[in-house]
Amino acid sequence: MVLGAVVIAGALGALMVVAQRSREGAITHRQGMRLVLWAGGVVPTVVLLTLLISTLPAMRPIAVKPDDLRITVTGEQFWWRVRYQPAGQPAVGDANELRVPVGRDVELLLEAGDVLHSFWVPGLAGKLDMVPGRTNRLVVHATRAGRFRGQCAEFCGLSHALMAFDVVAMEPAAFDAWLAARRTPAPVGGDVGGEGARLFAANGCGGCHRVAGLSDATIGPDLTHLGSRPSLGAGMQKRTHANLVRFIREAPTAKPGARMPAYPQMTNEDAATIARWLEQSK
Ligand code: HEC
Ligand SMILES: [Cu+2]
Repeated sequence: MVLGAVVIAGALGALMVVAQRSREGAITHRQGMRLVLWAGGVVPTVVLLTLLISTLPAMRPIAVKPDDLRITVTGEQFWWRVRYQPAGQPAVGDANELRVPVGRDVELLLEAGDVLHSFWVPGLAGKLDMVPGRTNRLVVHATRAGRFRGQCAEFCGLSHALMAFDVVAMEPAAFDAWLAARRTPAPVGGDVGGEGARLFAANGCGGCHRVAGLSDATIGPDLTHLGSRPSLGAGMQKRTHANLVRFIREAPTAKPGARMPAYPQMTNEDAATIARWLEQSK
């Protein structure tokens, strides 16, 4: 960009010098008109047309093969619903984090559950709107392992700016093993009968959240693997114990507009017990 600016500034400067130095009447009116026609019309048209035609093939959407992995990502106020659909195998649900295998095409089916959102992972792919009632396709192909930050890029309400997520690109073998493990989730913390699970149920958390083996609700993010996510509240903050306790007790204060009720009567100890239990849910 800087180089482009320098080239344009240089060319304009040179033209200015030439224009100032040349005598009046150095070229006839006819010659002048011809110069404008060629330099201002014909040459740019040919150059731009050539560029357009030569880059058109690269703009075609990448074709996916039937056995490529499909992942449905749904934008919700203000979090991300994720559903892995490997060909010929049962689907796997998750939230607020996306994992993809390095070196393979992955087709993302982008949807919206409520209002307009926009899926944007600058390190991985372009930006694409998520529109209620329709499915937009985006094919991504990670070329190296690592974590890529994503962000909702369409204003969707109060906490729009707090609607982020991570894409984790994994080596293909590690990804396959991870997805297979996800298909058989162990009960959270190894127990669904403990005090954390009891408080979770008693406070009605299971009316909105799925925790494998305990509840199956889909209104809020799936919490089965919360303990494996480094961030909390859709990339809003680090998932420290203190942040988690606060989020459980006062989600709408921690995240304005969040569609999760506050629990002002809940004691800090109870919130901490639920938090410790969820933290074990890898
Ligand atoms: C009315 C539905 C509802 C109830 C009840 C509810 N939640 Fe939530 N919860 C949500 C929604 C919606 C979000 C997503 C908020 C956001 O990020 O915008 C959420 C987010 C969360 C998160 C963050 C998830 C993540 O991926 O970072 C945690 C943890 C959580 N809830 C725990 C609880 C616990 C514990 C309870 C019970 C004390 C509870 N929730 C009750 C709807 C609910
Ligand atoms: Cu959004």
